[in-house]
Amino acid sequence: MRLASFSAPIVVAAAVLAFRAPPASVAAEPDIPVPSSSQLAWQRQELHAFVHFGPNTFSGAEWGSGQEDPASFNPTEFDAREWVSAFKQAGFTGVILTAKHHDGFCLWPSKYSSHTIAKSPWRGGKGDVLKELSDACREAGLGFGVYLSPWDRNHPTYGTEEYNRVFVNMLGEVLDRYGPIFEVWFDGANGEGPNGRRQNYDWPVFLATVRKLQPKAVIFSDAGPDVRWVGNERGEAPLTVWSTIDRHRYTPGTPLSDELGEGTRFGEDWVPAECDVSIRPGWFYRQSEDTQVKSPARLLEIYEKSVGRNCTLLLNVPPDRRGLVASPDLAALAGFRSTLNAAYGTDLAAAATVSASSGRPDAPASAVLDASLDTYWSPDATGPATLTLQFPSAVTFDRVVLQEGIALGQRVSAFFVDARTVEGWQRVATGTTIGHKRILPTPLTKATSLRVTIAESIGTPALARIALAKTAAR
Ligand code: FUL
Repeated sequence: MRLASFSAPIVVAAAVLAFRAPPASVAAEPDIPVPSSSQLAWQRQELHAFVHFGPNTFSGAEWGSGQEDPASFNPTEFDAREWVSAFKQAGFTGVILTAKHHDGFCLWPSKYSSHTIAKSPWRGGKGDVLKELSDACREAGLGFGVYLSPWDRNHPTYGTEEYNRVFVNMLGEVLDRYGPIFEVWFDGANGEGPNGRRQNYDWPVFLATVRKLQPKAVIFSDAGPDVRWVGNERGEAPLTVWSTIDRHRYTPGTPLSDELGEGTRFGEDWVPAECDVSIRPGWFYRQSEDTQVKSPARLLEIYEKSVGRNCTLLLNVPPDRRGLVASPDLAALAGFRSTLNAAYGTDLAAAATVSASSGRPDAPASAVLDASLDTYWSPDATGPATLTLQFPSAVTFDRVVLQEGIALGQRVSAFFVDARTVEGWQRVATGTTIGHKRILPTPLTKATSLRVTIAESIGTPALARIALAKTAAR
């Protein structure tokens, strides 16, 4: 059954019971949230790199106290191009740098703090990590993003209204000087403790500053407004992930973070989820963790549980004290890319012929096999919506990849996949949400046909792609 598209949960129960008359066009159903062009572009990029770098790299701390001596910051072989080239080769499309972590140390020469890179011996106090990294990103065609922690353990004004002005001024410097910026990442953490300084953050002004200076950037915090936290730092989304929430329920640092993973089925706002995770146990580099860098197989699993569950993956790769990506991390990134290519580089369903229970001339079944995510198959009738792929010769797979045409919003809420094997039709996967991308592990299956049934959706479903893959683990 497909549900009509109501945003108020109160009318949903009634809607569940009623089939909806087919609309003239899927695009003519505008009453569900849809992504902005920046959110859509961001989601399709899928993979972004996170870089935690600063005084903690030299002290071994995860949360610096803000009292670190700037003289300790001296990455003598610093090379932002090396970082960017490693990320690019691994398929990452943007890099987000901790411009200011909780210790308050600014990796650019800010006028609004005395705790900055200008006080360090690196490049004779004339260095600027944001400048070198943003230049390297632009040269390589990667996006540049910034992480700024509102929590500041160093700034003398922290805890007073004056700090909000300081933070806005810092934001202004960063967004003005180093753009274009694709994502601004606001950390919700605050560990001040019961007797610590408390700041009432002026979020409306912080957000307005980003909108004014970088209108195309997406803004991340626990609560959005453009991108939300998935609710854990394991790089793993739940099996059901809606890109919608009711934004007004959450604020950065929300105690309701358990809800953020799944999102809200009939949520009013499009705020897709991002999975942040570190390639190492800690967010900052520590030599003692050189042997604990995640393996390519583990990174592939993280990819499948983040990108493959309708999220983006923000993978942290912290450079070492030299200012270079350490060799175990370089090897893991390269291995991740080859593992990913081996599994997903070739679509095993590409040669299929496809037919559907119903379709429309402007949304034909064949759209699920073309490369475009802007073309899609849509049924033109109520009742089960089924798509069948017929292979010229049997294919062997262990992953099914499904993608919705999310420019029209997220619609599917129940589906299943059957394969025709020598033993007849077998159910190989069932699921709830699809969104931008859903990767479903299946038993190793040899099939001559594949059938995808959309059992339930909000309005009419719009399926942009079906692909099959086989991982090397088998
Ligand atoms: C958390 C921070 O407290 C960690 O240090 C790290 O930056 C992580 C990405 O976000 O909230």
